[in-house]
Amino acid sequence: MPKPGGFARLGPNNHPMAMQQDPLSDDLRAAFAREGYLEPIPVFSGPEIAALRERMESFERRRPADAAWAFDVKCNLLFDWVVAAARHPRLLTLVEALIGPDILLTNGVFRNKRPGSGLTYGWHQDMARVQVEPAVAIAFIAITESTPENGGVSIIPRTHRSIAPFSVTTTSEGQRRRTVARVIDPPLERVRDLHAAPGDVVFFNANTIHGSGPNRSGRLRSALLFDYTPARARQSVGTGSGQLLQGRDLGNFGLEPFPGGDCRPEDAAARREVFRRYPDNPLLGPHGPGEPVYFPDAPEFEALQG
Ligand SMILES: O=C(O)CCC(=O)C(=O)O
Repeated sequence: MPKPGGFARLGPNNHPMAMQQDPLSDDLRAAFAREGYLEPIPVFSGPEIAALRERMESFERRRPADAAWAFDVKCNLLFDWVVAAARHPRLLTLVEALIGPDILLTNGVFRNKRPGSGLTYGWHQDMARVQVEPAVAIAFIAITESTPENGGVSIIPRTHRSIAPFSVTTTSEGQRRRTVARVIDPPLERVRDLHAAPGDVVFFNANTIHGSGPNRSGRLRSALLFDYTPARARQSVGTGSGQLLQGRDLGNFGLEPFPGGDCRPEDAAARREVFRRYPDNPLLGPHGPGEPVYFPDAPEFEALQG
């Protein structure tokens, strides 16, 4: 498939750094608007992505029982170094080009597949049940290489303009008791399998149909996904929340606190409070009146959940 707008891989003359002179890159934004995604763009340098991987693995080594819940939904409320990654200057410059200058970080999540892992993510649009307008831009940061062989993400171009018919199912994909929307009849003839190197970022519209298969390699597949939401956006259901990374708060979302370290108990408690106050998170789906919100949490808080 042709690379969208010629932005498949930025060359020396249109490297992300060069875009700092022209953050509102019309070509980049037009390609994203048309295709619903951008081919992998090198953003993090080799040492930068290695340092991010080391922070992740060091936490897993020190607190192996906590990694599964702490690396899940809104992990940006738990780790200051995750927020630092989301604020990476080249990354934010690109995000600004795509969604404008007022930027909320409404989610951060690690998606790791061990060697030989059968974990898959079925075809879906992230905002199928709670729609957000203007749309959220997702940045898939490849911490390791991400390929069809190791369960890398695939997308279906030009599927972001409407919500496709879906079914709601409870799955254990990555998490316990997760209710998710899965597209019933995705146009598989148009699937684009992406090949990302460590440090590359794949941007896609949260409504672009995407998914990923099992890790058939002998190596870890690791990615960190960020949801960047324009502060001017509104949700179709309830009120969302996010950390204001840049620009103005326009009052449409609740403001979330920033973490002060490496998964401190007070930050885990703050994340719990965020979910309690803003249960209609696009990642967790809409909730009926009084319906409990479930999300992976610290063991001392798990017992409190329904
Ligand atoms: O990491 C992946 O392969 C896809 C993850 C994903 O789509 C999700 O968490 O919603």
